[in-house]
Amino acid sequence: MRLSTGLLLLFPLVEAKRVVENWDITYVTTNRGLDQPPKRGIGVNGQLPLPVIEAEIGDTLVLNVHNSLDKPTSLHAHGILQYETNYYDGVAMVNSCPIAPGTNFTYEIPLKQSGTYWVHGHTSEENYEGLRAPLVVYDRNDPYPVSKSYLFAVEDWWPLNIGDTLKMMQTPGRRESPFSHPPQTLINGAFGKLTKPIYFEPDQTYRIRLLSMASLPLWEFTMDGHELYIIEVDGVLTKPKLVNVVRMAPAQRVSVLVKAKSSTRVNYQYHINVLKEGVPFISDVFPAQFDGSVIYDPNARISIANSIPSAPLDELSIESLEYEPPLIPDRALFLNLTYGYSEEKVHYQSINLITYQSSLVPSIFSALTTGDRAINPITYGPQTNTHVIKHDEVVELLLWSSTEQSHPIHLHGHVFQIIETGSTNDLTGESRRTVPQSYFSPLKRDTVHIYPGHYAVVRFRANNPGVWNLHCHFDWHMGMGFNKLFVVAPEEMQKNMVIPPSVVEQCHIQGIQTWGNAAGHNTYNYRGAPELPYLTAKNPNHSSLNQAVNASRFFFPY
Ligand SMILES: *[C@@H]1O[C@H](CO)[C@@H](O)[C@H](O)[C@H]1NC(C)=O
Ligand SMILES: *[C@@H]1O[C@H](CO)[C@@H](O)[C@H](O)[C@H]1NC(C)=O
Ligand SMILES: *[C@@H]1O[C@H](CO)[C@@H](O)[C@H](O)[C@H]1NC(C)=O
Ligand SMILES: *[C@@H]1O[C@H](CO)[C@@H](O)[C@H](O)[C@H]1NC(C)=O
Ligand SMILES: [Cu+2]
Repeated sequence: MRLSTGLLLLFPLVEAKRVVENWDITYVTTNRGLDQPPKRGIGVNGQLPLPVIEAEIGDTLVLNVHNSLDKPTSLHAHGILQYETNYYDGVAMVNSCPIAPGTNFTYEIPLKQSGTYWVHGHTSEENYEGLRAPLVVYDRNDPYPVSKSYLFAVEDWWPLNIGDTLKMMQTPGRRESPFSHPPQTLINGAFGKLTKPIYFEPDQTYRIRLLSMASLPLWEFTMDGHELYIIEVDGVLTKPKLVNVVRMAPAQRVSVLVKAKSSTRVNYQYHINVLKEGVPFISDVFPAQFDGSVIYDPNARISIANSIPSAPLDELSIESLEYEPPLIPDRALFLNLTYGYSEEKVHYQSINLITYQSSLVPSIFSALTTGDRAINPITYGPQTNTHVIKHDEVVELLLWSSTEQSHPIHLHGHVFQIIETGSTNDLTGESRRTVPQSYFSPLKRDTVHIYPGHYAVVRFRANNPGVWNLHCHFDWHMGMGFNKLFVVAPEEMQKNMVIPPSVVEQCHIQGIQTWGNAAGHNTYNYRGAPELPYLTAKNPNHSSLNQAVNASRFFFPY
């Protein structure tokens, strides 16, 4: 007894540490080992893929960045709530200025959550170019202890870069689509077909972490002959939920527990299936099936399944582990997820036909420096589609996609409860499903996938003062303006938030003003802020666009 107490004192069990990553962000020209020509991507220290970051709850993630690109960059730790560190959330011109070319910047991010996350570029869709790394935060006191965990991080790699893709999408009356240059799939940074085996010992329990770093396709994970118990969704622990397939949309994460068999006589397969559902159909590359082995004994025979299950994730049947019944909303917002066309016939993405454009002053500085005007949404410019939310207000979002497009919708700084889903043209109520109201503890997550012609109702408590994005995680939808802001409790921000000098310094280097409204004025006048194009939902040139559809095997107008 005495001895162990002494040891405890000498070697405290919980020791918060600094997990330091030195990232020189560089261009890397590579084909990623795929059967396609090399292109210029963005990696770190001359390498792609990026390393997996591993840390423990209580640690501080220190990202020392040097920007070796010839353009600005920034990093976002996806799913990390950044409570009290809004200025490290990494969205350029929202939470901070981007990191200027040739300069250094350090993010110091306290890790207060365990689970599966990722760090990715959040300036000019650099995520799409490869700037993305898994982030796994362990918990020594995890309620679901396991002997070992495996991670499957899935990416897509496109032959075009984001600039060319956006140019193609936004040419007036365009006739070409990036889908004529389809992507290929990478699993843990390597060509999907090179899927590595995983090793099971009898009767052990394993945790399989699934992370989608993809820009477009949905995919599914299954394992023959084994039961999968979901225990984590987007960093939030859930009650164990038995499933035989897990479907993933871009930016989502799920962990499953798998109990190994008692016998080592048979080996099995796991499958990562990239789907054609829920996104534009590109016949040459989707669907794609990648098989890997689950090895109990290298000499044992392998069992081959006759069929592989496929199903959407039934989010309304999964409960979060920590009990929280459906929140009662204080306000509800209708967000029509739709595209539109400008008078010049340029195709934009929007929420309620407002296409996002950055302000001249990072929105966090507008919140901090405009006094009472900070509670008026116009301070952030009409082109940021800002809602100002009170501290602890419960916000309900109706995420509505009545078009043929799908959108993985991500909220920064919060997780939302999934309350209801259904089809947008449902007159009978048949498709409409909602959580049991009274005792159910709804699933909470940070990214929800809205299928074409579908909607979801989500609710969150705005308990995190700061400026937070809500955006589509298809990179080029974001690049075409699918983004909006929530400014939570600006008066609390003004009282409590202290911006590190290094954040201000980056703005000074680039001549970006750190006070005033969206246009840099100390009044309600926002003249000079980027102008909002007037959008109509009507397609101005139907016949030529239809021809483009028929010409290149994709659904217009993704
Ligand atoms: C900036 O980062 C580079 C590369 O990581 C490092 O060599 C250099 O010392 C840093 N410069 C400063 C001023 O910290
Ligand atoms: C509209 O379509 C017509 C016929 O397909 C085409 O000739 C014309 O260039 C298109 N206009 C624009 C602005 O793209
Ligand atoms: C939402 O947008 C779609 C597509 O632009 C439009 O057809 C629909 O009328 C809008 N719905 C509402 C309720 O405004
Ligand atoms: C495109 O294909 C559809 C369905 O196959 C057809 O109805 C339509 O006429 C075609 N459009 C053009 C412009 O060829
Ligand atoms: Cu989208």
